[in-house]
Amino acid sequence: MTDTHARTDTKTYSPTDIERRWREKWEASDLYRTEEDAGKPKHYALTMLPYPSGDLHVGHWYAMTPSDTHARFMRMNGHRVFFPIGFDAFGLPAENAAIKRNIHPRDWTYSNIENMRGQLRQMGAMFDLDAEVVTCDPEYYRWNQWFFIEFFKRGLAYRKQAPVDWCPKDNTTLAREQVVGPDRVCERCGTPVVKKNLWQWLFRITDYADELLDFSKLDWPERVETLQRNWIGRSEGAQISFPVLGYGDLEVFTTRPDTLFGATFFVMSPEHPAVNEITTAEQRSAVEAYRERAGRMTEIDRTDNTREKTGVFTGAYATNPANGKEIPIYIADYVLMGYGTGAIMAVPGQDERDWLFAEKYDLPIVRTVKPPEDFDGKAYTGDGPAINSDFLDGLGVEEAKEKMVAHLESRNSGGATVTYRLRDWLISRQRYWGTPIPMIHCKECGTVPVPESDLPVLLPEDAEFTPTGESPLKLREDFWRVSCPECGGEAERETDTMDTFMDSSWYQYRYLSPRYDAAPFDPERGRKWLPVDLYTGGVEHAVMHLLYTRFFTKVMRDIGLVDFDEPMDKLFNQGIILGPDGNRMSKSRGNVVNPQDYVDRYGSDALRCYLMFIGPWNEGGPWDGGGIGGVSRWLRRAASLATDAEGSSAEADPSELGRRTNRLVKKVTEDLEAFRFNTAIAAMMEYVNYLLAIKGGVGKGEWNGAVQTFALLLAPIAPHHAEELWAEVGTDESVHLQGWPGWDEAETLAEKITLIVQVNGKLRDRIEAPSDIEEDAAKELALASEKVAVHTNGKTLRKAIYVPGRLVNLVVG
Ligand code: ANZ
Ligand code: ZN
Repeated sequence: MTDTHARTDTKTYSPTDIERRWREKWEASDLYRTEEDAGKPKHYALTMLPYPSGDLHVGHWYAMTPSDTHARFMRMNGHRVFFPIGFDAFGLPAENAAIKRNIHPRDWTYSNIENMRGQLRQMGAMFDLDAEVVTCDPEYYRWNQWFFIEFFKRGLAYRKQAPVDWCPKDNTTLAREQVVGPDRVCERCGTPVVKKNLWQWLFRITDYADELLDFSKLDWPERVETLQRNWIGRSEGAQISFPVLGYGDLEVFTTRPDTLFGATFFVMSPEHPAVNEITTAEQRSAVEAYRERAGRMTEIDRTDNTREKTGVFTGAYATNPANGKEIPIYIADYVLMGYGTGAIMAVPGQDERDWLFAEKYDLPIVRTVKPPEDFDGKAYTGDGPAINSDFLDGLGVEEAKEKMVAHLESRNSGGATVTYRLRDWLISRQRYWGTPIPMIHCKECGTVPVPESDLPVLLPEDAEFTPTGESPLKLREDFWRVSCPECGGEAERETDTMDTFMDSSWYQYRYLSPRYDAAPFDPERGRKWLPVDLYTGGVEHAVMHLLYTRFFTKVMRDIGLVDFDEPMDKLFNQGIILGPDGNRMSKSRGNVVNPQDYVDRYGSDALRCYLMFIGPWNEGGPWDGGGIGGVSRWLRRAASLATDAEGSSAEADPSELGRRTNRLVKKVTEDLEAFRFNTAIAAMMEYVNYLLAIKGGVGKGEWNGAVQTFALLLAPIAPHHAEELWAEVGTDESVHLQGWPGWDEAETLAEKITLIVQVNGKLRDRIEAPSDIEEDAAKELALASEKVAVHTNGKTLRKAIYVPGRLVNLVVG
């Protein structure tokens, strides 16, 4: 290996030359082809796949290079490691860019991918490039379609007409999570969304709500679990029927069935479908005016507790099933159609919103839980004995709930139920650049799936993709006009495409065998590698992507494709790199920093190390390109360890060298295990300073051993520089094929020395201490000595002087 290798000395040091040279060698020798040795424990390391927006930016480097370091660390620690990468290539930005530049979304996407492939190579990461997946390739999205049909066959994909959030600018429906902020704007373009009724395809993720709440098989950050738990929003309570004269029953969802005797009025969401029917002639115009106003408001405003409560009487009454009383039915915007049943029993005595509403409209308030003596608030939401509640009187809240539910059940007036905030996953998009939904609508046969042998349903290449509000594929008659696969009659193809979250819900499986054509992935490869051991990526994906991929895995298990329940065992969220404007760095915000300038000037290793050095990986922080120079100088110094350039020739203590080396190995090992890249690098910097200071002062064998160990530790962090160093001091085989060094715990401990302790200049004791004891610790140790205490008791310590390695002098008076 040393033959083609030019010596590095500080004068001719060129990081980019070194890096290019090694990358060529690695590629020629296929160094990063995934090792399949079944005798080694497997480690599937997955980093979130990038969107091909054009160029890799510093945020990508921040996500990927520490992941690479960890994957390399695992490899050197005896694992066979699978570390793939791909492109999440469908989606709106391609269409927007295409419209802006008059270029086809496909061309834009694939040319970006080509560009980014080159940039990924420059990173010097150990990606297995043979495993690459591009989600807009027909070989990939064909399996999206296959999954869709599997879901449909199992009743997990269905169509319904539903009001959807619609972005008038992007002309598309949005999933709930793509509507953001208090003004409910489109996540992408910031336009306020409106409601629109459309036939939509949905996935029944709510069938898995309870299972998705079980996190016991996951080693995931607490924060992600909490976000998912809140997103799913499970509420236990009861459904209760309230008879309405001349209409039938209206259902409410309540978490407090114990308070039923205190339900003095009834409130429906203005959008509730029964409102029209129950409203009396006198109240109709007022009801309609209110509905219209509420429809224009945002959900956030409507649920804002500080806002004054408003509503309108419908003229109708419902019967409280507990006491037979007729209670008035109102509509009010604080009741939402999308939760529970869209109607509530209002209990002002125990619910604050209901209290405010009752006060305003002069409705009766009956407490059904006795507040404590000193309670001087309005609604009382705490525990206490039931009052004014007939057979419940005296019971605590929990007991009263149970008794009321049993009572309602026995009279067919309701029962226990569970409600979730989680909605079914809206899959349909009225856009071009996505996976065509593989369904056919036939007048005779209804909606039928495309036969598997006809997959993939190809996305037509020359469609008009300028958004019109309808699916662009509707304009392609040759696309949608088909014959029914069942009866052969005239039929129409579905023209919606799939939400791109579909693509990223199962891509980790496709990586295993991207060209396999008998199933989404080769089951034999699956047995060798699944599930993912470690997933790294941003916390912004906590509720959408990470919930969807869990859902997918559970369905795949039920289909029989996998035999486990969760897609990735461990999750680590890196922090966010902020752009120069203080916002998260992203192409769509236009605040990206191009890593290329830094790579050209300092090399990839310097950028990698700098990003890992700036702070704890999970914290992220603002980008400051100024600091990279220092890291680059350190790498240059590190590379010079192997050259013959001068150093101090003063005799150095070989046991000190051994101790430092053992400590470094221990520290770097423990830090890399825990993703503490910054402190690992800091320790390595200190070590290089030390080595350079003693260079020439220890024997050649000891010196070489130390530099070898250092090169091994450097390998996952700065792979090119480590290889360069190893070529000088190591073996002919790549540093990346070496095992991780171990350490000797005993060797990490400092030697004992004897410290003299003086009090006011007089020798009072001799104490044992580690040779590298710090000043404060030495003084403390001195003060703790009993022989010393005799001379300091009752006196004030004025000063303490520490002469390193020799003595402590305590000045008292
Ligand atoms: C009567 C009651 C009495 C309630 C009481 C609460 C306290 P969570 O915990 O979030 O599930 N509610 C039900 N559906 C609603 C809707 N569509 N829009 C607005 N509010 C709705 O909240 C459940 C409680 O929120 C339900 O229990 C209901 O008010 C209200 F002392 O019923 B409760
Ligand atoms: Zn048919």
